[in-house]
Amino acid sequence: MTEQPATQERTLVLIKPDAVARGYVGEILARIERKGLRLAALELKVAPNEVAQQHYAEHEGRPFYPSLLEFITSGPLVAAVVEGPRAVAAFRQLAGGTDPVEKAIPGTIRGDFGLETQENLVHGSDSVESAEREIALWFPAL
Ligand code: RTP
Ligand code: MG
Repeated sequence: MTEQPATQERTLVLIKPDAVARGYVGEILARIERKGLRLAALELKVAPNEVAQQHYAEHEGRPFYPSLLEFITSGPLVAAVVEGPRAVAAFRQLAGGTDPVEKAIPGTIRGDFGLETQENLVHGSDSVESAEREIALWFPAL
């Protein structure tokens, strides 16, 4: 039997303020493109507070939430819609685990460039449902 081609998905990627400040935008976009994923939308901006709050609403009440909001709004970030077969999981694979030292392995974006759990360079949606919600939040015109 022939395998069916994987369904096309879209995922929301953020290149977080730490990665923009450190000059990793080109490196991270290159890894996304080399994987075979496509950029469907791309924007450099400082995240408005309301967008940051809604984006990380699932973490409201956690001890790191106030600091996370401060960090994610602290400077320009790059928001992108990335698409391709299994794009959600494919980008999470490129990113590596949340903690760049304990979880992300070398060869991943966080494993190669990160040291801190908060300043971990990138965000990628964790499911197709999250991606739909996050794309509507960051790119309402799409
Ligand atoms: P993201 O949502 O940014 O793609 O990251 P993730 O799924 O790998 O991790 P998640 O659990 O959703 O956490 C969101 C972001 O919050 C910061 N964080 N800090 N200090 C801490 O213990 C802690 N835990 C999480 C990180 O920036 C993480 O990416
Ligand atoms: Mg997450």
